[in-house]
Amino acid sequence: MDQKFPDSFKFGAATASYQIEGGWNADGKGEHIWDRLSHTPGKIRDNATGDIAANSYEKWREDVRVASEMGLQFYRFSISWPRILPTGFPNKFSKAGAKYYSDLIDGLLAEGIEPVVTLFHWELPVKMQDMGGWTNPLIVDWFGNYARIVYSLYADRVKTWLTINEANVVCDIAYNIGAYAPAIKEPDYAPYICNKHIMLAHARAYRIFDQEFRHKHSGRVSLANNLMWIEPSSPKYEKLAELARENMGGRYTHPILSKNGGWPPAYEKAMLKYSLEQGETESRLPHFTKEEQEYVKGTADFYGFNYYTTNMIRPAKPGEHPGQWFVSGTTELNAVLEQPPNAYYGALKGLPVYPEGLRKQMVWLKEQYGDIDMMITECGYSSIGYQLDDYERSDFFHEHLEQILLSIKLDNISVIGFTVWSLIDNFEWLNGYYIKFGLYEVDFEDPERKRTPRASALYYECMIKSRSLNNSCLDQFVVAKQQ
Ligand code: PNW
Repeated sequence: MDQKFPDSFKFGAATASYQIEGGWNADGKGEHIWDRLSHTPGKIRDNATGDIAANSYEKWREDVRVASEMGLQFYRFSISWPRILPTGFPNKFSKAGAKYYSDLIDGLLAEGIEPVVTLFHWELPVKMQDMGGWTNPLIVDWFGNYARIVYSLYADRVKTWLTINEANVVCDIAYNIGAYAPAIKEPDYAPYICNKHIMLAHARAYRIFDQEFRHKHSGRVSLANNLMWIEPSSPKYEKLAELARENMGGRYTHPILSKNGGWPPAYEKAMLKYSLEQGETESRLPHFTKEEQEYVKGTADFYGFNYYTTNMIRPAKPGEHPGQWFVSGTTELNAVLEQPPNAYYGALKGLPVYPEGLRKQMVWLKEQYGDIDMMITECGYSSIGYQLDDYERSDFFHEHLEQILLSIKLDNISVIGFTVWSLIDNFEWLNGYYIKFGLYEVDFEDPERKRTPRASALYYECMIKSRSLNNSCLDQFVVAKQQ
């Protein structure tokens, strides 16, 4: 097999605003739900906050420098909604906030790095949360108005847009477990209500781009879904596994990519059945009207998804508690997850490493939704502590890139990009600064927040140069280190 990545395939890396920026109240930035959560004692490991983080609000030139050092073809970052609109609404506009992203975009373009911009990576303005957040249908308007302002600022220079990062984390993890902001545990209704509104909000942002900006500025719009591949623990559980896939990813993909739109039919049917059994008068998964279904359908110019892990699924035994976030809320699945055989682990035990799952996931997507360009918008390996010799991380990326190459060459899947999570160490949500994902280490003790390349950064730089799996990017660095 030819070991070369096609020219259409691009190598990048990602971050998210709250995780790197700091400047939490600089230049009039408004408060969002992760500011509020991290400022509440006892919610985040070591009571860490994103108040300073990697201080990219001041040190963004360093981020551009390291991205350029590795030869990244694109850099995916996100925009903090209340940094541009302090209340979330258009009544207040922060010129300084808007300038921050404008400068970053110009800085990237000057280095030949394409900006890939996420509109929403979880920073909902508190005012909106206090009015119900993603469970209030008006959020579709609120998000659309925000998206329009962002496009009008940057669509002249930004050509790839991701509306929402991991809608299932926003709707399912958050409300099922109640630990992620807004820290409300309401597993029965909120995930499904949120699910419907977030699809409509994504579609609104897509349609606004399509109708108001595409003719002036070319560009492509998608979202970044979080997909965990799910295998049945035994072939006899394939039907359960399929329902679980629809529950986790299908609910956020089928409305957009399927031929008819709407919820995945088998899942919709199952939810109606469960809901009626539970004494409801209608499904807990809210219905799309015909118009809404049409409105959401087709709102992706390519398909963006984050891939970290694979899990096995089997029915729960009597008395056994359903495991993990995406089954814990849906007691109706009544299933537990198991670790895949031969998986290995980074620091996060909830994310078994299983590179083959990435290829299986893409084959499934192609079977379900047909040919569409796919972009892996995040993939990353967790570690603990200050350590530059992260050879496991390089292995991790090499194994995932191998699966991508197999998909391109053998499954005929059009993979247009791979995005490392993350460019630099950052605020890892509930885990604070304890867990690291960066290609570059950030010294959080240092007021300068110095960035230093890990072995994996040198590996990635080598891969980007060679654009081939058949090389010595892994070995070369070991030799260099030993000298
Ligand atoms: C992603 N899962 O979240 C987020 O987009 C990043 O902001 C975050 O830092 C990164 O992963 C590492 O945690 C995920 O359960 C949340 O499979 C959950 C899962 C995967 C990714």
